[in-house]
Amino acid sequence: MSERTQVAIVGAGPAGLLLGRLLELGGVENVILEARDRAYCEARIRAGVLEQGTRDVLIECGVGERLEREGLVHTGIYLHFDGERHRVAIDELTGGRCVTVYGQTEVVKDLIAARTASGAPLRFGCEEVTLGEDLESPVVGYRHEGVERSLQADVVAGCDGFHGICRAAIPAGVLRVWERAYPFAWLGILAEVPPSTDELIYARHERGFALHSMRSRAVGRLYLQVAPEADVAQWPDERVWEELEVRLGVEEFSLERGPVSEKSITPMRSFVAAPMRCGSLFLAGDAAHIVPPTGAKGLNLAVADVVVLAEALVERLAGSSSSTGLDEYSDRCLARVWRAQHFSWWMTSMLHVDPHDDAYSSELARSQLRYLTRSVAAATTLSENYVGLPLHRS
Ligand code: RFL
Ligand code: PHB
Repeated sequence: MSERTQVAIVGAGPAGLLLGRLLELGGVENVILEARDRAYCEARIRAGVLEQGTRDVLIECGVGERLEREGLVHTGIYLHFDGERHRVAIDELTGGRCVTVYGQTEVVKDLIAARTASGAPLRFGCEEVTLGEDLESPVVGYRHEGVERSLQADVVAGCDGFHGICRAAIPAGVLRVWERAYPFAWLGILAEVPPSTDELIYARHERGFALHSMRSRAVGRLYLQVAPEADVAQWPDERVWEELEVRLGVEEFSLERGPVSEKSITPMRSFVAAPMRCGSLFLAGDAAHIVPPTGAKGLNLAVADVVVLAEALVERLAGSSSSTGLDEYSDRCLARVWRAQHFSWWMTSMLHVDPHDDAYSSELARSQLRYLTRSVAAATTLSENYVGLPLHRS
């Protein structure tokens, strides 16, 4: 069975779903193909912090009703180190900008609900998704409900995450790749207990990094730096809570424990592939770049990419054919991507304990943390990166 559309979107994560929404609003026909089923996509626990610009885009495109009602607006973060607690007042240092704590699961649910309501095609459970060799006139092959199908498109948007097929379909020699693996991973838990803090706590302790985040006023999300080869079986709930208590511990803070409903380990890596385009295939989000989660940037970068891509595609496919936006797509995105790469690496190296580092490196990290608490310039640098640079809009 063969079909045609203007934009074939591979992947229904935040990048693919938001791109589909923005294209629909701009009058560009598109089809989203997703490998997994809907329940899996809606339950995949990942990011939790939305930049101001991400929040604004979701509201502007009509999927922000629950976000505005349930999202927790945070105006600062806490830094715990050397047994002390410090607060960075992000809003005061950025002219009133804030972040919103709202789970990626909820963003995905809201976008899927809007798509389902509009009736635009979104196919879950697509098997054996392939991209033909001709990336100038791309054709996506797949099997859906037992039927072999092909989708011809003017453009393919590769929004299929780090392990997807789109980046891999680009011929050898086209992409340049930059990569760094870190000698630690994050163990994350979801805890059915009201968060012990009003704002996120990022902690550096001699035993390693810890983060107290949340999903709502009733659910906590907490992370611990662990060895890259660690296994969840080595981390029973009791051990996780004890370690969190030690690493987050300062006098003004006490940690409430509660039932753990999810526990998983995530490796940490930095990765960039460029250019983010080959012929009529455009990569967006994790398909093109990965950051360690310490800066809370991955989801926000995916959103920033598709805002640029949607605008260029709407100009080209629904408006004037002379638009140059698509030619500028990769460079525009990469400028922001590299800023987020640096910020994420900087936060990661300042807050984690690298088992291979010497005592000299630890002193540098502690000095940087102290500087953040004493210098308005340093705290402003953290704040403007954390809250996110303005999104590209023409
Ligand atoms: P996704 O979310 O991986 O979605 C890709 C989709 O493509 C599908 N897919 C395919 N579909 C069809 N055919 C194929 N062959 C396919 N192969 C794959 C997949 O099933 C999936 O549905 O990528 P996208 O949309 O680019 O979104 C990126 C974000 O998910 C990611 O960057 C963030 O989750 C990163 N991240 C965080 N980002 C933030 O901005 N703030 C945070 O606080 C934050 N915390 C985190 C994070 C990531 C984490 N983990 C688990 C890596 C915390 C953690 C622990
Ligand atoms: C989260 O809530 O999952 C979260 C928050 C902040 C980060 C990373 C993850 O830096």
